[in-house]
Amino acid sequence: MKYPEFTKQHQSLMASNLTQAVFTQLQDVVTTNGVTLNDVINSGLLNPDSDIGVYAWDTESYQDFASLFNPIISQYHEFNENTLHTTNLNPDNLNINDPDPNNKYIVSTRIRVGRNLAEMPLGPAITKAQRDEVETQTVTALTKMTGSLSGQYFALSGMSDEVKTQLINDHFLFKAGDRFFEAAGLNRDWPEGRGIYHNNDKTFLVWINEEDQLRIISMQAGGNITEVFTRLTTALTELEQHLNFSFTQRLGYISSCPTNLGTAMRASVHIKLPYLGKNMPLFKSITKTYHLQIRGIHGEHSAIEGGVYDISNRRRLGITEVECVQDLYNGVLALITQEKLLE
Ligand code: ADP
Ligand code: CIR
Repeated sequence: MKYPEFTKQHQSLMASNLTQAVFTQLQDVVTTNGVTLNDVINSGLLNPDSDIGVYAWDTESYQDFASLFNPIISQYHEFNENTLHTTNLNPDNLNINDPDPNNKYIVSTRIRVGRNLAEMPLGPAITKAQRDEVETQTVTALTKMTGSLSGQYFALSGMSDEVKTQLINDHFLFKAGDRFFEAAGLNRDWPEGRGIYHNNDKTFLVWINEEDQLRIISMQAGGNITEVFTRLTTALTELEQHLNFSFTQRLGYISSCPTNLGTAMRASVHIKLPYLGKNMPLFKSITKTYHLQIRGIHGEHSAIEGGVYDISNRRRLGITEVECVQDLYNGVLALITQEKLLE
């Protein structure tokens, strides 16, 4: 393998951190699952517009390619490498009121975490048999969920196009064909082994074998962040009795994209901010101060529509789950305050 020919379009954290010296050190490294440097950087090479540009193919990737992954992790999460990651899923520790008591701005709230099974390679390196085994084990665990969390599993392969499109348009289901995933091997054998579990109200959902083996989601209309967080933590406690998730002291919950390490938590609101939307420098200065990310309303890499934005916490590692949610709340309050001044 030769040092990659980066162009001016390659602006990812991978491109800026893969120096000739790092390349020389890592070019012959192979993990126990056979993963190479070319594998982990392929998505960023083929997609010059990547922000991050790397995927871990197995937990060992983080260790074996540490001189590439570590600076990317520190820069994305503002993470000090000497910090030990800690967990706090106690809703009583949130310092939150209703940020939008008149339901004027917040359309809906969603909090998700990513999880992968400890004994499996991550999605990019998983075999078809292992992926099917993840699906079986997860569905078995989910059928034990109780009360309002109990629901049904729908395999993607058995789903009509009509149902699929409706679930995607309603923000419940993931889309097919992501080109970043494609280059990371995450779309192999699609749609086999993939699917969605949800309760009757679609307030508790689990995606199986998308970017991570599990995406555990709590969501509902309106801005009651505490209720959404509490539902998620209850579900996590139940699921952890049946499934063994991949976790390390330094990196927290292990995910294939380094942006999801640690809590693996993205807490978001869909929020109407039409006036701030006309002043993007001001909007972005607030999101930067409060460690937030702006996405379109059909998820990552989608467009903004009708003055509604997806606003979420950006950091996930080196801070607790409670702090992730607190980041969202503090930032959303600041955004609403500024929007009112502009009205
Ligand atoms: P992820 O959250 O898993 O990183 P995406 O950004 O692709 O992935 O979003 C997944 C889906 O969740 C998309 O359909 C998106 O519109 C939906 N979504 C995200 N946040 C919210 C929210 N607060 N309310 C409703 N839907 C949401
Ligand atoms: C990228 O590198 O841009 C894609 N692989 C997605 C990275 C995670 N998303 C994000 O932080 N916006």
